[in-house]
Amino acid sequence: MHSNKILSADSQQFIDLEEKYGAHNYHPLPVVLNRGEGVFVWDVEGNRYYDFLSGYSAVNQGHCHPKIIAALINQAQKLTLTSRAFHNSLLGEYEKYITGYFGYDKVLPMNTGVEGGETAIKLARRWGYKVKGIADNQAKIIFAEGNFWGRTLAAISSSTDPGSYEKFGPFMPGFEIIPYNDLAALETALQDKNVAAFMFEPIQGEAGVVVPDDGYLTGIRNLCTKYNVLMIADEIQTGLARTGKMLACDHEDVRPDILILGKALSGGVMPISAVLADNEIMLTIQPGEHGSTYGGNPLACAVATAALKVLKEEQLAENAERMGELLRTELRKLNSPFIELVRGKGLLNAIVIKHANTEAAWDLCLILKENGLLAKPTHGDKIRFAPPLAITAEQIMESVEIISKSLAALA
Ligand code: PXG
Repeated sequence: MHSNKILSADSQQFIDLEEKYGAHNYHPLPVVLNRGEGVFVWDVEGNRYYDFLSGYSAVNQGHCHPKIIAALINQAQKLTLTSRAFHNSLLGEYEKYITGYFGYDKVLPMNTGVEGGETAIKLARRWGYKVKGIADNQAKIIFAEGNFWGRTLAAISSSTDPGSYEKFGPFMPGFEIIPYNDLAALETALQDKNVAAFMFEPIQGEAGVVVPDDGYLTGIRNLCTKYNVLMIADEIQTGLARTGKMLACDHEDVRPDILILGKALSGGVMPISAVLADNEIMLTIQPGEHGSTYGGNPLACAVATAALKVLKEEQLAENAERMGELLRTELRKLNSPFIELVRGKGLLNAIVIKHANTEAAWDLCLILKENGLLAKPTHGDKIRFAPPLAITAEQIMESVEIISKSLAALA
């Protein structure tokens, strides 16, 4: 079983290599993984862990899902990349499948999540000029405080986290920030005729799983319609069954004008993102005006189709809903003096740690690791609990047992 031993030489050598030859842009937990299956990962020393991060919700379907891996291997032996200079025999079928799945006229395939965000903003600006009639170069996009959509210059230009933007300026103009979960502030912002879009996360993931009030999504939809502004939902982290519905917007039966998907669109296998919208928006971009070498490659089309099928076949949204309820109920029952708050929807959850020691959340994650569960703190005092979605009730109970034992050790 797990001991409180310091890292064996075996793990340490991998960590030393990264430290010496890799850029220092991350601060990982000291665990070196080399295998994954379903809700579990294993380290190089053979220890097994519950994965309560799921690659920031990229691995919703579970590690190395056999159907997704089979699609990957099968397609990898035939054709992987054509570029968009030529057609490929999978792209159209995939586009038909994903647009039908989510109910939009068209899809624009990209790779990483942040490229999906960039694409959505370019589309919104185009729509603003060509359809809404905003004067050239005057378009504004509104974002919410605490948003996170990646690390490009545009993404950090809309960030309110100094860790993301400091000393990386100058920044992208035409962005405006309003408080999250504040419909009055949104209404004020949208009255400006130059606003093309409001881009937001239905639950703020990286901010620490910030769940807005019921009615916020409906309110956004109504205001965007009233002021002729595009509603852009960044469902890169909240989408694809994570919160107990296929999309987090489905909790309020709201349809965004532009939907951005990423992460679990590949089940954690490769970077695949997608932007969905109807013709009026999507056709404002014409040939040669946007794209990406890898976007829509046949390998990605095969993988994404398999990843989407698994979500429905295994009813992962329904399971996430039930298991999320159980997890939050059991965590609250612990009545730990160190848990200030448990929040979340479906299997996108976080606890907020209350402790005299400001490093307590990090320390707790180290103890959790020793006890066989991996999680990572965000913004100091919050720990995300977001396991793969096929987790069973028995596994939730065992995980809560590990969390309980680890909290006790924090004293
Ligand atoms: N939107 C949301 C809501 C996200 O959570 C992105 C966009 C960007 O996706 P890409 O694929 O470009 O990373 C995210 C990413 C990390 C990290 O360090 C990433 C995320 C959250 C926390 C950490 O890679 N989410």
